[in-house]
Amino acid sequence: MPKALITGINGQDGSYLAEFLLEHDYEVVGMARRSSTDTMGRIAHIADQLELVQGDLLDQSSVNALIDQHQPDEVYNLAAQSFVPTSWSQPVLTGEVTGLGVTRLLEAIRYVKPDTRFYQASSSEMFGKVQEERQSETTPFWPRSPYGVAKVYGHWITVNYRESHNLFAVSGMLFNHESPRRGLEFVTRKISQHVAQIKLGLTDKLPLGNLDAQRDWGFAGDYVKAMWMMLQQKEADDFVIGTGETHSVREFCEIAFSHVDLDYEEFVVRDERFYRPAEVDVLLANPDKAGRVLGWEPQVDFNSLVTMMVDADLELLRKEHGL
Ligand code: NAP
Ligand code: F7E
Repeated sequence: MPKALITGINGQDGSYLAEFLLEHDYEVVGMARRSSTDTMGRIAHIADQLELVQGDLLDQSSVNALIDQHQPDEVYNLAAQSFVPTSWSQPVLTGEVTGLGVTRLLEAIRYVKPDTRFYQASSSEMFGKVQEERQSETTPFWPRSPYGVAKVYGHWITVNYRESHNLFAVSGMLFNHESPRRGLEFVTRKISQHVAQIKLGLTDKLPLGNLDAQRDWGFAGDYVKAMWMMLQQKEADDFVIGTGETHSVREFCEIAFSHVDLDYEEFVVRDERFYRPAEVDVLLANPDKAGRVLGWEPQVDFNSLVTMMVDADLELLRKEHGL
């Protein structure tokens, strides 16, 4: 039975990846930080099939000990301070976790179990102010936030450990991917939750920032499969993962509201607090290499993603409020 260690197992992607690996007969060890409250909601339904261990990317010895004790065949580094606005208010922490955290894990692997295969969760935020209309593995980076900068460091340190120490270390440059398990502060989930609240009469406004920002949005369940595929290749290599379509925040709103027979213009209000000091205006993936080499294709289209998220939030709120 292959053994995988997932950092950030209780995050959105960690939960989908854990499900995927369990279905593929892996022994799954999940690293999560100690918290004073329960943060395991996304993996509660599979908790009895996982080995959950405490660790923190800020703490080198905890990371070393995990690699030593569990001797994983594969490590998926999904842990990060992942919310872009927080990276402006906590830039040093973001650099420590999202950037240097990658090196801590790579160092542990290099000294303790160098044949471990390593996946780094890189991001389309590295492309930021885009240098090509469709961003591929060869598009130059121009990050626009401390988060994007930290991810560029994480990407290059992964490439560097592959080149310097011959580790099987790969960087997956994933474009935005969403789901009903997305954190509530990210724009897609914020919209789907508010649409459901408005439909059920629980609120009457949705405050948003830049409605013209465009993203290449896919479904998280599709993207975790690509992570696994990258680690099954003969040679370690880096891949862009996205849908090859871009849509605006406004379009997301239009579809989400019209799915419940409402008009977004009646409920969306502009709120200065949600604008960013430097915006990433538009992202659009060129995922040709992933299609050609990995045979990976997204299964869920934009429309289905939006309606899936709205339906899930409606169901959740109905249960919560006994409606
Ligand atoms: P997420 O839901 O925010 O999950 C992040 C995880 O990291 C959580 O489990 C969090 O634990 C953990 N974490 C934070 N700081 C930590 C620390 N110091 N030590 C250990 N764990 C820590 O993010 P996601 O959407 O699943 O994304 C997974 C990864 O892919 C992240 O690295 C993200 O930056 C990257 N990424 C995401 C997307 C996307 O569109 N979703 C696209 C490209 C790349 P707590 O619950 O304790 O906070
Ligand atoms: O913003 C605009 C905002 O926070 C998307 C992370 O997973 O994907 C994510 O980063 C866009 C931005 O995601 C609001 O200005 C408008 O242009 O959902 P988001 P993100 O910043 O793209 C990448 C790939 C990652 O790697 C990250 O970890 O939506 N927007 N109004 C808003 N955004 C938020 N959050 N809230 C608003 O009210």
